[in-house]
Amino acid sequence: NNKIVFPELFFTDKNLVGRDVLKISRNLSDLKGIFADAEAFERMPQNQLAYEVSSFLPEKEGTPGGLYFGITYLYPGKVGNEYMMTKGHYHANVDRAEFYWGLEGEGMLILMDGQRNVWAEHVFPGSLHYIPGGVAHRMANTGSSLFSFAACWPSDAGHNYAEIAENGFSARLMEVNGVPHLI
Ligand code: S6P
Ligand code: ZN
Repeated sequence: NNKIVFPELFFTDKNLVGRDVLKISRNLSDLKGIFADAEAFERMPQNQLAYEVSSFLPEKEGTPGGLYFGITYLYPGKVGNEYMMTKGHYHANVDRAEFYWGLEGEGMLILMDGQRNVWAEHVFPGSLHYIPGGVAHRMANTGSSLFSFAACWPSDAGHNYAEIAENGFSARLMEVNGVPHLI
């Protein structure tokens, strides 16, 4: 497949030479409960690949002042009329910020602040997105091809998935008359 390649790890710091890129993948079964149409979800093959994340984590998790880098490959598709999306999270250290930028394909970055206000930004190759501290973030693939984006976040950010798993986002990105709408 022709998806965008992870950057070559090129360091003069000997402590970093030879470190591996961590790869994780999420199937539909890992996304149970996040889509509005539970029946449509159950009809889909649960082992279908939803997204993959390749990360370079040069510091120990929790190190203050360090940075992490990752690329997410989010496959196209819909569950009912809702676009395929990442689980989404706040950071465990809630005030930690993050950059996202678009690499290939297109999608929407769905954001929610601590008062549960939701908004979205169009992500496309070359677009840059700043996610301030305290803002939950989730990506949706609104196209018909692979959507890849890069991220850079602090090594002491951590992930709080529980809050989103329990309460979700207060708006969803649905296809209405062929175009994405936040509902
Ligand atoms: C990490 C960063 C991304 C996501 C990835 C998958 O802070 O935001 O690397 O981990 O896009 O999304 P999620 O919500 O399943 O972690
Ligand atoms: Zn994050």
